[in-house]
Amino acid sequence: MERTVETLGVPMDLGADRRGVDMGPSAIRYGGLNAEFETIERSIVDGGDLSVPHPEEGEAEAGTQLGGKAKYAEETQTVCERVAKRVSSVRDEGRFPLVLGGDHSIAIGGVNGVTDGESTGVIWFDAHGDLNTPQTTPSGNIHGMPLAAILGRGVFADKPWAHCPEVDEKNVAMVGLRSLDDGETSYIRDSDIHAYPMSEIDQRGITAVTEEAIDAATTGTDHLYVSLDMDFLDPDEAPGVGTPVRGGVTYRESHAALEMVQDKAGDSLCGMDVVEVNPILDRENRTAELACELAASALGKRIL
Ligand code: EXY
Ligand code: MN
Ligand code: MN
Ligand code: MN
Repeated sequence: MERTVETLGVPMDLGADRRGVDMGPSAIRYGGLNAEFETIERSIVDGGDLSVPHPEEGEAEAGTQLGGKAKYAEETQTVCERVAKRVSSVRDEGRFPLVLGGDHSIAIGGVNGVTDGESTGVIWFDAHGDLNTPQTTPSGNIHGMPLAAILGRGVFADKPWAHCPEVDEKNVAMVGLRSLDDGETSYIRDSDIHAYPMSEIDQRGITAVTEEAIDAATTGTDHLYVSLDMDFLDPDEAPGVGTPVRGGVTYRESHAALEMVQDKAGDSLCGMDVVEVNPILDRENRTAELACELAASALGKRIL
């Protein structure tokens, strides 16, 4: 894995209901990202923030080109295309892209940016499935659709800015699930996706589940992208998220999972995002600080 990390802030909140997650990149920087990376002798370049449109409240496009409900679909497409371009050039220049969110819709750009034609595995740490389409969504929020978009589900099948054919369902592992909509449950059940709900983590433990998730995501491919939605953690540990769901992983479980990603698949890791940090809902920036720690754990931080 490339030594130098380049961060790209994407102050995006159009995919979410509650405003505030657009301040995530700043909160993460204040959370001590540079200091964390000094501890692991990895130089970190701050690639700055992408400029993101902020249409007036209530101007939400109801996904005209996606049909169904998908608020701010045009703006989201523009942002994701630009994220993909920036991530791709960071990799072309030999650096590791770390995308700072912003709502989870930006992962569409992150994953599309790393694939460059190579089959790629994805580990999706999240309380939610993020597998809705504009036809199945209960909210119209595109942060509930990014993984469906990447997999080309439904209307996303013919959207090159979203669908990433290099990502096969059998190389997708979802860890931490505890909030799914009906359409997502049936899709997961009928798919080749490896889904690990919290109940499985309760029974088998985070290390056994994460080990299996990494194996699934890296079978037949040496490209791995990690998408870390901070609502993966329990809201007591990470209160500053847009859609908190009780019963998430603990502080130590989250570190164990991300450390294992480095230990078992560090050489395949080609990109990562940390998303859904909402400082307005946070307590003393603890969610942003934890986001920095977990990024460092995934990228090699160890005390011994
Ligand atoms: N499943 C719900 C929806 O689609 O509206 C909630 C989605 C929350 C998505 C957050 C980013 O993980
Ligand atoms: Mn998510
Ligand atoms: Mn989530
Ligand atoms: Mn594409």
